[in-house]
Amino acid sequence: MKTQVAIIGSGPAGLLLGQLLSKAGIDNIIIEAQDKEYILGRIRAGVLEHVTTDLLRQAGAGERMDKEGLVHQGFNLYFNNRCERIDFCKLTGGKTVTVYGQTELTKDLMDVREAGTYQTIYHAKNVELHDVTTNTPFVTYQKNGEQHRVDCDFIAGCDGFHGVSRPTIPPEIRNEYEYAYPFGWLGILADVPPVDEEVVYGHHEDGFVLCSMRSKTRSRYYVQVPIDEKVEDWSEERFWNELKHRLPDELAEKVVTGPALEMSIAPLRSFVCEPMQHGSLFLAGDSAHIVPPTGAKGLNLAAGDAKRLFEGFEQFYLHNSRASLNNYSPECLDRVWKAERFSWWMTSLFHKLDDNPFSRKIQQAELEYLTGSEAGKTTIAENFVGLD
Ligand code: RFL
Ligand code: PHB
Repeated sequence: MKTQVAIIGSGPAGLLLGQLLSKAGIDNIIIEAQDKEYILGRIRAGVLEHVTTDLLRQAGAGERMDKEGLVHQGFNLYFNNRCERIDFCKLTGGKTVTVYGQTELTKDLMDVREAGTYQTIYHAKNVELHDVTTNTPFVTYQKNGEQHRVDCDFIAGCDGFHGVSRPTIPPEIRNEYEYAYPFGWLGILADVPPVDEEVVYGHHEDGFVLCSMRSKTRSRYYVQVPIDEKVEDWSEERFWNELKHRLPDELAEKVVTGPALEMSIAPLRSFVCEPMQHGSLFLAGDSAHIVPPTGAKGLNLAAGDAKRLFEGFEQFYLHNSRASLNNYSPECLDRVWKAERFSWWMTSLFHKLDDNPFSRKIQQAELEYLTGSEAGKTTIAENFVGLD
C-alpha cells in the first residue's frame, strides 16, 4: 500500500488529523492496534476548548456536538467550606468551553471517516516504523496472520503514551521530562442528573473531588485516591459515600446516586518528549505529552497538535513549502509547556499532597488569594479556556 501520510493511532489526535487531511484531499491511512468497540469503551475527557470544537467543525464532525454539547461559561471552586464561581466567560472576553464526551467526539469522527474514502486499519498488530530519517519511510504491521507494508511520505505518531512512535526516536536524541504523582483519580460514570449545572473542583482535607457531567442526565465524578488503590476495593456505595463526604453539605444533599456505567482509576502523570519530530516522523497528542487531567487539557492539546500538523502538511502538499513542518516541534512545545504548567499547578493546588497540615493551609491561602483578586481569577480563567 502507498499513501502520503501514515497515521498511527485512531484516538482524537489521529482521527482529527486524518479528517482534516481527507478534506484537503491529502491521502492518508490510519493504522490502529485496537478495534472500534475497545476505543469507544474508554471513558476519558469531557471538557472541550474552542480549538477543539472549531477543529471538529472544520473536520465536518461537529453537528452532533453543536446540538448536544453543553456550553459552559463558568465553573465552581470549593475550598474552606465555601464556593467561588469563576466566570471564565466574563473574565476572558466571552470565551466558553463545551462539555461533550471524548467517546462521543471519537464516534462522530469515526462516522465521518467511514462515510469518506480513506482507510482505517483496525486490529493492526506489531506495528513498526522504518526509515523515518529518510524521505521514504514505511510502516509494517500484521493483520490476520499476514504481514503488510505501507509506504508513505510522512508518519504521524498519534498512538498515545504507550505507543510505538515515540520510542522510534533514538534515546540519544530524545529528551523526556516526567513527573508521576503519588495519587490517581477514581472515576464513576452514572446515568443520574449532575449535582450542579457547572463543573465543580473541590479541595477537601481528605483529597480532591471533581463533579463533572456528560449531559443533563449523565454525571461523571472523581475522587483522589492513593496511587496503589485498587478499584476492586471500591464498591459503588463506598464511592458515593466518599464523594458526599468530600463535598460541602449543600452540594452533598443534592447528589443523586445510581448504578455505575463505568468505574476506573487513572494514574496522574506529567510528561513531555522533546523534540516532537524526528525526520519524517511527527508526534501528536499523548504520544508526545501527558498532563494530569486536573486542567482538562489533554485532549485539547492533542487537537492543537493535529491542527498544527495539518497546517504543516497543507503547506507542504499544496504550497510546496516545508518551512511550517520544520517549525512544528518548537511551536507545539511552546504551547504544550504552558498547558503542562497549568495542569501541574491546578493539581498541586487541589490535591492532598501529604499528611502535613501546613501544605493544606498553604493551598487554602493560595485559593483565598487567587479568588479574592481579579488578576488571580483571570489567571485561572484564561488558562482554563485555553491560551491562544
Ligand atoms: P489516545 O486517545 O490515547 O489514542 C491513541 C490511539 O493509539 C492507539 N495505539 C496504537 N495504534 C497502533 N499501534 C500501536 N502500537 C498503538 N499503540 C496505541 C491506541 O489504541 C489509541 O486508539 O491519544 P490521543 O489521540 O493523543 O488523545 C489524547 C486524549 O485521549 C487524552 O489526552 C485525554 O483523554 C486526556 N483527558 C482529558 N483531556 C481533556 O482535554 N479534557 C478533559 O476533560 C480530560 N479528562 C483525560 C480526562 C484523561 C483521563 N484519563 C483516563 C487519563 C480524564 C481522564 C480520567
Ligand atoms: C471530565 O468531565 O471527565 C473532566 C472534567 C474536568 C476535568 C477533567 C475531567 O478537569
